[in-house]
Amino acid sequence: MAKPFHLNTPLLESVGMSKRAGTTVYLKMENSQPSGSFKIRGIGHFCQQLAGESKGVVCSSGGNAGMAAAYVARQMNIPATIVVPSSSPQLVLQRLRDQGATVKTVGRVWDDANAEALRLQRTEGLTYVPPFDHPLLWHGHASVIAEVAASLGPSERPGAVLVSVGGGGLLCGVVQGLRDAGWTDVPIVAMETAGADCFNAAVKAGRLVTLDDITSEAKCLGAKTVCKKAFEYSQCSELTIISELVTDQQALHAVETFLDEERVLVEMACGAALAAVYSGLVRRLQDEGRLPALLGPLVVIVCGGSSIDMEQLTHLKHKLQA
Ligand code: PLV
Repeated sequence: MAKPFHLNTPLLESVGMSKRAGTTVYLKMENSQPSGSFKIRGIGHFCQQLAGESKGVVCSSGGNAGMAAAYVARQMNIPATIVVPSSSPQLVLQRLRDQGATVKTVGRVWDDANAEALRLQRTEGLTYVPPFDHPLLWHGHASVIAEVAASLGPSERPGAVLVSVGGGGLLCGVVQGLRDAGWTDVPIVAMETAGADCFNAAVKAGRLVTLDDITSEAKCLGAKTVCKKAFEYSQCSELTIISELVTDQQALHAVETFLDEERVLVEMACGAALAAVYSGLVRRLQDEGRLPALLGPLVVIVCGGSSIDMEQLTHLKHKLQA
């Protein structure tokens, strides 16, 4: 097997979050991956399997899948075209170009950009890299849980795993990783922001739902339809997947608190998962009996993200406080 592109990231105990949650909180620091998010796990694996002979890759992305594809393509010496929607901030476009990618802005939301990426696959013969909907991505993402298991050792197991959900690729990888680790009964708290809530909408409706629009500022959670596999997992009786929403304000507040307490800047998409602890949601789920009152350690996948800097943080603060 070729050496993977991703790193084995630290699993850090957060004193501040543990105090709030009333149980130990471990942070899986995917923000420290090359390319700035967990996406490199799945996309690295996908490209190693399918892009070796490619004349170029094309990836549609809110930002972070594109960052991973651009990084991997550069390592593999193949050109990368990343198609982003106009909602992706300028700073992401620059970071993608700095990774050597050709960047195209098409449409308003990710689904529009994806249609263009699929067109380029057909017309230019490029290898299409999906940002969340492919078994090779889920296989790559599953490594995050294998590392958690190795870090915790045989005597400790998670009480729950907290993840953000966009198109559902990370969720599918986490489910696969939990199964591989023999932790199928560990509950997953699947977090989205209101306005980027395609998984929650599907769970509520009992079928896949396509949102009319993405109104949340967590643009990297902004797929209008969650992948089929994620929905199927939500219906699977051997798994416990709790789908919950926070507001953009709660996600932003989580980003700020995380910066203050952990000294790490992550984007809104990641703030959604962090907000499960900071907003008191985990405690509420315990009160409601949906998580056990005596809860083992919480593992938060700090998915990271490149769509943030101090200027963008200030911009979001103004926008969301207005
Ligand atoms: N972002 C995808 C999909 O966007 C992208 O193109 O980058 N946390 C961060 C920081 C992310 O960037 C994403 C996905 C997620 C979480 C959610 O992962 P998913 O899509 O696998 O559920 C539209």
